[in-house]
Amino acid sequence: MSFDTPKALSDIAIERLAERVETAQRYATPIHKLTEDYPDLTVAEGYRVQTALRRSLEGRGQRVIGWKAGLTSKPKMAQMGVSTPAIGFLTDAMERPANSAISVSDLIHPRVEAEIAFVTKAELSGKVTAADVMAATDYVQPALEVIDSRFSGFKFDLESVIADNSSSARYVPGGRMVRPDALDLRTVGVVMEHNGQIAQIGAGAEVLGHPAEAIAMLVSVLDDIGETLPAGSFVMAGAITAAIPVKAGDTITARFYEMGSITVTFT
Ligand code: OOG
Repeated sequence: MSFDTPKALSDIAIERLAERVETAQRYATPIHKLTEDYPDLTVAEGYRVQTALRRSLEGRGQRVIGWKAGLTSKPKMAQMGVSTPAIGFLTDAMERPANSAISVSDLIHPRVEAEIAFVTKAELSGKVTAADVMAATDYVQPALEVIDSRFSGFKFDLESVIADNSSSARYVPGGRMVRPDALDLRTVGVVMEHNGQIAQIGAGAEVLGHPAEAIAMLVSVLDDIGETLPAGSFVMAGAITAAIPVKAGDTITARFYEMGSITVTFT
């Protein structure tokens, strides 16, 4: 046995890291990124922490309703300095209705993203293609995601952000539900307004060339962590543009080509 081989973290160490993230989330208190204490943390261990967090939230009565892909567009990768996509889980407790007011008092430093969401009608598992994803999709619809890194300064690396459930905090489905083949999802444009001013503009092709590619990537990662995507899942493909920081009093509207719009205010 060699002493310089990095040792996989024990289940207890993984549980402690998940508790650290969950506490930061619950009390909206930032922590330093996990790699500061665990410089050898791997992507696989990041997902083990994320799974422990998911089990803990399920134990508290939250229900997993779907998943999200993140860091799937060049504007997001450039904004965060991370070049590999990641996934996170979504629970019923994170959902907020469109055109509602979202409190920022229980968030650390929220940012808003515009995404295309897929709702599935068949299970997806293993390694799948974008065409498989399209065939298994019941409908697509716009969504806003409110992300909130639990790490100080919204600064992280891939391993830490995965452990932090890819910054998932709130999500807002809205707009119109359309058949996945009714529109070319690559050319679906989105205009994001921040307090009435145009702040970000993009199109679906920013997301790995086609948003369905992001869902295929997500299913592949689920396979790596021993999970599948059940029928009836709500899955967000990742931010099309860079994320917009928001504070109490702000309003965000995202207008999607042919798919309607979603507005949220922050209080
Ligand atoms: C990581 C999550 C990014 C997206 O859609 O790209 C994300 C982050 O930037 O905090 O959700």
